[in-house]
Amino acid sequence: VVPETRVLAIASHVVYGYVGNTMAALVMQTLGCDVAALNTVQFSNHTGYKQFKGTKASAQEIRDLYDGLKQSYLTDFNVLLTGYAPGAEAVDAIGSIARDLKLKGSMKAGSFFWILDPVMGDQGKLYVNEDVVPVYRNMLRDADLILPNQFEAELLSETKITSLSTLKAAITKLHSTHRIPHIIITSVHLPSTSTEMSIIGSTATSSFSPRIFKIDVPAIDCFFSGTGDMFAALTVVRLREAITQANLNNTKSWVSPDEVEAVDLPLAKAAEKVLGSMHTVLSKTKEARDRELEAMSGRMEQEKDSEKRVRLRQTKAAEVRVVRCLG
Ligand code: PLP
Ligand code: PXL
Repeated sequence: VVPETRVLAIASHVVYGYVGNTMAALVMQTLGCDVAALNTVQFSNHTGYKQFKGTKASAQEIRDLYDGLKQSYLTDFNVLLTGYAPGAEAVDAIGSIARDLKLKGSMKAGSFFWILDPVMGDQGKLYVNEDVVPVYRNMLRDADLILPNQFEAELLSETKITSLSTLKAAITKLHSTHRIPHIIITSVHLPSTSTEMSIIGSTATSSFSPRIFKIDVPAIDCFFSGTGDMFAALTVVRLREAITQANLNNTKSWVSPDEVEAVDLPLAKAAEKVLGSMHTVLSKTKEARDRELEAMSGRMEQEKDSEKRVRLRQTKAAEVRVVRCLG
């Protein structure tokens, strides 16, 4: 029971590897969505390598591409997925596109959904300009679902997350201040748990009170690139399925009725499925990387500076083997 899904995906493109739209478009297309990819940057490779080359699209170029779609009546999207954009003006341009699509979608009530991944940084470090943060804060009111990581959730809510209670405070503030219906914090590491990480989600009630669920997954001892993008892309598909199922069962709106318990939320059901797929793909990636590292250590003496060795040594984050996991 999967409805037709046409997605506008606004994020980065890399020539080699799988992050941003290069990851998200592949995942969504594999699962049957039509994807229109609007690329905010074109880089040779992700920025976790020691170096990269490429260009950033200006805010005007991003607006032009969207205007081109409009002129040709090619904006009949059900879903907008937005990720990495390099600067405040580009992020602002994405906000305008979202509002324009939402206005159009509101004519057919509830038929348009914006999933906003507010890409700003990770583990206490910003990788965009500081002036991007307030621009994202001002955009939140138009988003249907946001997917910050722990650090991004702290920036948006202006709340330091150190425990379950501060985490709840941050989510409560995001729902009530910005009227965001759905939130998933995609990776939470609390001091009390080192071998597990948590994904915390919430769908607000009609009075914008939180309804929080928590899913623990084993932490995999490896850095990956593109995991946030894979998470977002899988969520587009699984949430649309879960909402369709819930609507068949009774209600007509994508905001769940107040009597639905947190664990029974479509958002929670979608997140469970997403994490199952993530675990499979990331475990296979880790196994493949370990095999490569082991094979190399055997040849250590003969090939001190082999290309592969340099590459593995200079890359902090492993490329996710998403293609090997298809089928
Ligand atoms: N790492 C793992 C193992 C995950 O399962 C997920 C998301 O579920 C992430 C990372 C996502 O992290 P981020 O959004 O910070 O990229
Ligand atoms: O998924 C994060 C991401 C997106 N886009 C580019 C990146 C990265 C992470 O390194 O380099 C260009």
